[in-house]
Amino acid sequence: METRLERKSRPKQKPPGNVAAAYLALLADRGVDYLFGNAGTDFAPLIEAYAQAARTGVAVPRPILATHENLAVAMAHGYGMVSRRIPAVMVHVSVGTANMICAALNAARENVAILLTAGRSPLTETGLPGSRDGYIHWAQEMYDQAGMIREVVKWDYELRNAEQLTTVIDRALAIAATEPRGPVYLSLPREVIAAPACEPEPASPSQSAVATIAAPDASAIATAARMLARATYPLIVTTTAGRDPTAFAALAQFTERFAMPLVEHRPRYLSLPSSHPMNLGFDPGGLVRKADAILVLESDVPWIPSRAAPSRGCKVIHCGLDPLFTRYPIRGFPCDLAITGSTAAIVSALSAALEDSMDDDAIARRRRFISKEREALAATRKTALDAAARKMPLHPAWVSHCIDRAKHARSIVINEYTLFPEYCSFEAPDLYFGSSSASGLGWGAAAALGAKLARPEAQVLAVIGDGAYMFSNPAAVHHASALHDLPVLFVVMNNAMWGAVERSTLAMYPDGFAAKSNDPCFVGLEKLPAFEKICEAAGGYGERVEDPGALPAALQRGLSVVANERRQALLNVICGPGGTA
Ligand SMILES: Cc1ncc(C[n+]2csc(CCOP(=O)(O)OP(=O)(O)O)c2C)c(N)n1
Ligand SMILES: [Mg+2]
Repeated sequence: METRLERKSRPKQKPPGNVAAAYLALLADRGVDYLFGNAGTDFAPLIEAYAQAARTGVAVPRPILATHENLAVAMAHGYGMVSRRIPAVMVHVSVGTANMICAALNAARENVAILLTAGRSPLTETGLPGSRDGYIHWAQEMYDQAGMIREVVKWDYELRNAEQLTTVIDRALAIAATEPRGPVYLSLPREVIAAPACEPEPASPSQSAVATIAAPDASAIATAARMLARATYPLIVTTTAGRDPTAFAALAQFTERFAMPLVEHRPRYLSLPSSHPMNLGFDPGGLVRKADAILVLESDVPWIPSRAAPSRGCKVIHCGLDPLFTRYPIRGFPCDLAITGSTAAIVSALSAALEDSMDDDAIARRRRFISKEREALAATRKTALDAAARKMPLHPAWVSHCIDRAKHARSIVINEYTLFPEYCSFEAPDLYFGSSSASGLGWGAAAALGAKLARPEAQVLAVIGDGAYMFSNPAAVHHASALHDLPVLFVVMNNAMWGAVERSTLAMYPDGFAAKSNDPCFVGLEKLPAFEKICEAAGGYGERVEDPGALPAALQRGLSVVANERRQALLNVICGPGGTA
């Protein structure tokens, strides 16, 4: 690998600053509004460039300090997820890269575009501005720093000289923004970003266009339409179709027009209003078994094969920007037809084809079936909620219901899987975000801060478990909330355990030793700190809630502190078991 540190022709006049300064100005020009950073000695040229920009007034991304890399990347994830803009993150060389991989994996699996960057130990031992001057500069260097994160990102590179800056950044951003979107990784050696910047100014806007999405194949659409037209029990399963907000409106129309019920399995984005007559909730199980045609739209795991499987004759159509999920090593869901394209385009093409091939009687029969299913679903939920309401310690279903009652109709809820969305009502896109399918814990609290950064006027709630909260680096999260004026309400469903670990053990060994043990290891989390005091210690409001009847008022107090005092708040809600992950 060639590393060119000596540039042949240096600018004649006084240079405008270092490469870091040109880099920051370029990011701002390309629409990168924020740089989330966790610094080290590699940041010196960048910090100098920021100070220079403060003097000269040159536009640069706003620096957002985060005291852990997991926090920096998860905040960027939350920001990108809500705004659909591309944030940048910079961490400290090899060690910072190691710390950010879990959060990067979450973003990658959810197709959130982020420009991830890290410094590199100075390459030279002496002789250049930025050469090694600390003992860490030897040990922190790696043969292949990017190798750690290469499997996670779409592209990686190292900036090797000033001349290439615009090409490298524009390529990084274009690849990150091309669907399916995702993080890219760029390393920035200290001498390279300390070197004088090149002139002239780069062309604005970028000359590197983002690639367009493939259009759905017309003959595949015709085949899919035939399969769906013939079906008595069609079913749509989606997980992230709503990542494109235009898909939300398209699906509302399409499902209603042709009476196609829709299930959101483990949603990360909302794809249909809760009250929509075609919304059949979140559990595909029974419906998958009954269906004679299934349209899978942007769903990596449309059902759990060991729990439910479609019947032999059922036709299964997978659609999406990458309908085979080619980055997943194994995924063997039956697939009669796979169509590449955006949900909006596919649904629009299917609509046109179905207009000519479906008669009103067939649609009316489907509608009757679906409304019965919805009634049954509502009755089941009511029974479960009635039972949950009286429970002490609190039941997650009751907590979810109370959260629904307390929040505004336009609140943003970030769910690191402990909220039961079936007890909440979300009527518009982008009001609910679930944690990544990679499930790297410690995401939700930070993602909520990123969401608040993207939508400062919105009421933002993060719903997380005690385990997820501990994974989130709570001191770092609360510090970031205070430092960056990002007040949100954290609701911690605290069952003092890794409930998911217990559930998985019981599912595998229902009659085993662990099931009979009072205290299986690696499940219980005794002696947890008082979470509400951690929030208080950062200047926030904290409350412990043990009584199911006290939760609604506690939620109101928390939300009012967030709105009226612009302070973060945390409710430590003492829950019993009952999760679903
Ligand atoms: C980084 C990481 N480490 C470990 C896990 C495994 N894991 C999945 S769920 C879970 C427990 C989460 O506990 P909590 O947030 O309290 O929710 P609960 O299961 O109790 O409802 C763990 C440890 C993970 N997903 N991510
Ligand atoms: Mg727990």
